[in-house]
Amino acid sequence: MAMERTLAILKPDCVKKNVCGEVIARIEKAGFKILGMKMIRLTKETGGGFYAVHRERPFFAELVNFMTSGKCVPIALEKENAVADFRALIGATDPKDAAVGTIRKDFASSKGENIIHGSDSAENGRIEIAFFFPEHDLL
Ligand code: 3AN
Repeated sequence: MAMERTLAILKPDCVKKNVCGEVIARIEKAGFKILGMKMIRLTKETGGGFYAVHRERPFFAELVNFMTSGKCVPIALEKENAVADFRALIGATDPKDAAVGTIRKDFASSKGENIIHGSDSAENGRIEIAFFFPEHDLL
């Protein structure tokens, strides 16, 4: 299987609930290598830019409001088959539909406030990681 990178973001609800450490421990235990990590506050501009693909969706304003409501923690991850394995680890977008034992099932409260982001393809993983991290920070 190919080595891949994927971007995680511990969302503002994760930071507010004080569970970043528990979530990061699960990510590490699942075999992901942390290449880069930082705590930041997204603005309407940077948050809107990151989620630009969802600009036409009815929940876009709500999503940007939430993602700018507090600090978040982007994490660049590497592992074989990272994208699919990470999405399996975090579970379905809506915690009601997430499988038992997944991060969203255990920590998330709703489809909007769902604790964590994961890239949906290897190509988007590269684009999303580059949005937050210069390559030299990841080497
Ligand atoms: P995922 O993050 O699981 O790939 P997407 O790509 O469908 O899910 O949605 C992007 C983000 O938009 C999600 N992480 C979620 O927080 C938010 N979102 C999706 N659907 C809704 C909704 N119906 N209401 C509010 N927020 C939503």
